[in-house]
Amino acid sequence: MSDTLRIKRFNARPVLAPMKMPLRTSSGAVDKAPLVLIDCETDQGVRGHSYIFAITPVALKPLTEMVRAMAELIAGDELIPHDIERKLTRAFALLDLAGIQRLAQSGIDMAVWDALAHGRNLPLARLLGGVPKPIRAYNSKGLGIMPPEAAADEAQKLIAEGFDAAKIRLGRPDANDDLKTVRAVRKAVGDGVTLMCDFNQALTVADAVRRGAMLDGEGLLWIEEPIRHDDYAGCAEVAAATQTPIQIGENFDSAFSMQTALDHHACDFVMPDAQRIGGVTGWLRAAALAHAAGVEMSSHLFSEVSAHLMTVTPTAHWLEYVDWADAVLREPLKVKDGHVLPGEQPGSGIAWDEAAVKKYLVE
Ligand code: SMN
Ligand code: MG
Repeated sequence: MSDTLRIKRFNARPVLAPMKMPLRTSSGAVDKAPLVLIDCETDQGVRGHSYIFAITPVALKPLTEMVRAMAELIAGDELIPHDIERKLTRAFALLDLAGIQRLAQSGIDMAVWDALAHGRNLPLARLLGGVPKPIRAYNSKGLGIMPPEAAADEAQKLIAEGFDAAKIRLGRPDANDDLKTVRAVRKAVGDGVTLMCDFNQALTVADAVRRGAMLDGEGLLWIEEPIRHDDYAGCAEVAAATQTPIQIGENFDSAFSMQTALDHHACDFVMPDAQRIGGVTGWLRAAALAHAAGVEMSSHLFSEVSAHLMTVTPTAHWLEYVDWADAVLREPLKVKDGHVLPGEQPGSGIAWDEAAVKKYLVE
C-alpha cells in the first residue's frame, strides 16, 4: 500500500438510536439519539468512521445533507486532516454557519483522522503520539430534571455501573428543589462519589450568583453552564462570585471561542465538545490553549473519540461518559473502575453494527 491515501467518497446516514436512559435537561428532553453516521472511504479501501449528534431529530436530515454536500468539496483530496480543515474553513468563511456547518465539518474531520489511523494500523491515541490508557470518567447518562427521590435512585444505578462520579442536571424553577435534589443524591451515593451539576444555561447572571452561593458548600466539583453559553462577561461575574468552580465549553465552536472565554476568565474549567470544537484537529488546538492557560480540560459527549483525545491532552480532567451510540456500535467503549478504556484497535474504535444501523435508519 502506498503512503498516500486519497478520499474517494463519504457516506452519511441518519439514525435514531434508542437510549437506555432518557435525559431531561432544563432545556428539553432527549430520549432517542439522532446521530449521523459518517464513513470516509479512501481509494485504497481503508475506511474511517465517526458520528455526530444532531441533539434534536428536527436537525437530523439537514445535518446529514450538510455532511454530504460538504464532503463533495474534498472528494479526491489527499487524506491530510490539517489541509482539509483549512480548505473547508475557507469554503465556509463567508457563510459562517456556526451550528450545522461546524458539526458537519467536525464529523468529517473525525472520520478523516480515523481513516488515517486505520491506514497506519494504529489506535488514534498512538497516531497522535500518545498511548491508549484508562481515562477517568463520570457517568453522565441520566440524572435529568426529576424529583429528588427519583434522582437519588438513578444516581445509585449510575454508580453501580462501575463509576465513582456522576452529573446532576439542575435548573428547576424553584432553587430549593435543585438543592433538595443535590442533597438527596449526595445522601444516596455517599461522600466518596464525585458530583458535578449542569444548569444547561437556564439562569440569569443574578440568579446564577444566588444559586452558586446556595450550592457552595455542597461539595460539587463544578457548576456547568449556569447562564447563556456565549455571555463570557456574565460567566466571569458568576465565576468570580462563586466558590465552586464554573465549567463551560460544550458550546465553544472553535479554539478561538475558547481563547475568548479564557481571556474573559469566564470559567475555571473547560470542556470542549468534539463535534463543535472542530473534531480531532480542533481538539488538539484547544488542548494546547488549555495547557498554556493552566486550565483543566474535560470532554463533552463523544466518549469513544474523546477517550483517545484525552490521552494526549496535557491538562486532561474528566471524560463525560454516555453510551448513546452503543445501539449502533459493533464494540461499545469499555468501562472499568471509573475509567473508560480506549483500546489498541485501529482508529477510535468506532465500527458499525450494520444490522442495527439498518433497523434505526430514518430514510
Ligand atoms: C447535554 C448536552 C447535550 C445533550 C445532552 C446533554 C449536557 C451535558 O449539557 O453536558 O451532558
Ligand atoms: Mg452540559
